[in-house]
Amino acid sequence: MTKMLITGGAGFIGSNFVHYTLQNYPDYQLTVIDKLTYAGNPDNLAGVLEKIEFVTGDICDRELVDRLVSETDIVVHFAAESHNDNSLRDPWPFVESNLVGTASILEAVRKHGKRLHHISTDEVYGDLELDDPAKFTPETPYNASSPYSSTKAGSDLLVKAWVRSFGIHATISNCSNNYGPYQHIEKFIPRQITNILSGIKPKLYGEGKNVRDWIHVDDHNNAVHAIIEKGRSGETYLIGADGEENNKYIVETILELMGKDKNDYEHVNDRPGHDMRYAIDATKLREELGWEPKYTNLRAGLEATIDWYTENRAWWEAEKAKVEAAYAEKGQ
Ligand code: NAD
Ligand code: TDX
Repeated sequence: MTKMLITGGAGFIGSNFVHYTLQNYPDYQLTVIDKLTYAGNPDNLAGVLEKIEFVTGDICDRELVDRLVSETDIVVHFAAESHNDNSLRDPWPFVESNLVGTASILEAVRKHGKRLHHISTDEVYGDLELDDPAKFTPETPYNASSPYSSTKAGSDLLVKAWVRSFGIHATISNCSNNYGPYQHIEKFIPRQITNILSGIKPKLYGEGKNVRDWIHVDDHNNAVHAIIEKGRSGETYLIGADGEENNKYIVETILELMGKDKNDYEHVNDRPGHDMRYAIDATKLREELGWEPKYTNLRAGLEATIDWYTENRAWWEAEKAKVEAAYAEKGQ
């Protein structure tokens, strides 16, 4: 058995990673550390909690992290504050969890000589123009826009520095926008689905021309497994599934799939500093590691996601009013 420590395993992508790993990689023995912030929910691990070790704790707690890392073979580091809009309201938790938390993991990995895979985002590269044929590659210079993306960029640079200066065994992946089950309802797609289910009109920032490169969370996670198995130490791999669409298209498609008039949404205040377009060139991942996405039909993926939120009202309903009240304060 290989021991794997998963940080942030009660969040959206981390909990899907736990489920995916238990189903597809029975040789891993899993430990999760999660602070259970507003975004972490043990219900995301319902049915599998008895198969893993779950530790409620903060990755900034260096003593705890040191012990957990000393007991594992590999660390897969998902834990972070993850929402751009929150980082514009209060950047401090982003600086603490994303920068200090990552440094705490790195020091323990260095001390105990363990393998690390660091999960990051395409937002570290800033944004592209709508008419630019270019996509992000591992050579694109870092140019982050928000407190969220700049702390993620900083966390990547910490990992790169620990690789170069101390020779730790680490890989990094930068993935595009994920969708799927267990995503917090503050995020774009689940917010609109749960708005419609609650009788609230979907909310589009600005004109809705901004483009995101959507990938199903299981495709992100099977790419992470490919990197853990076959990735070269010290390397960065970009993860994306050629899913570029603008936000207006996504809102209209959700409305249509839910049997509503596709124009029945509201334009609300734009996000300050709103990145225009993200697009991933995943050639390195595809050619070097032989990875291919499985969910290539975004419409079908959205339909399945709508079904999940429709069937799991109890999972999100109690949070809905609070999330919408925070947005309403900003006219969003
Ligand atoms: P999420 O907000 O749903 O989950 C984050 C989890 O980390 C939560 O369970 C939270 O409790 C935990 N956490 C936060 N701070 C912590 C701390 N100090 N100590 C321990 N646990 C802590 O986020 P997500 O969307 O699942 O994102 C996971 C990772 O993937 C992040 O690193 C994010 O930057 C990255 N990422 C996300 C996307 C996306 O589209 N959501 C895309 C690319 C990369
Ligand atoms: O109500 C909304 N209306 C709207 O038009 C919300 C919540 C968002 N938007 C827009 C903003 C973005 O252009 O939709 C797009 C997606 O927004 P988010 O879901 O907040 O994602 P984004 O800011 O693109 O960042 C996401 O992808 C990269 C994740 O939250 C990050 O964790 C990841 O790093």
